[in-house]
Amino acid sequence: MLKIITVFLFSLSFNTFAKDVVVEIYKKKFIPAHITIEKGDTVIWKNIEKRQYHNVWFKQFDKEEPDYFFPDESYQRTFNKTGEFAYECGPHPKMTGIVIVK
Ligand SMILES: [Cu+2]
Repeated sequence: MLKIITVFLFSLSFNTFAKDVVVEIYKKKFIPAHITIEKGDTVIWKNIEKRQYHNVWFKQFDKEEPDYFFPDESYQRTFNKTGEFAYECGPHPKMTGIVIVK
């Protein structure tokens, strides 16, 4: 029992500073397109279009284009390294964004 509590407390403290940051996708735009987060944070892209699918393609990480996601679906990625990470939407290359991890 003590072991379980210890593991629980450890995981709680480990996650204290990591947060989720939401980027909405609407009218073929990432909103906001530029975000700054901290190491360990997770970005969740939510498609709030009426009918348009998209994806979030970090070409420096993913050789292959990720799957599309549709209205009311989302996509997420956790950033464990600092840096500036540009991305775009595969089917709509004019849709671009950047995640700055500090
Ligand atoms: Cu798109």
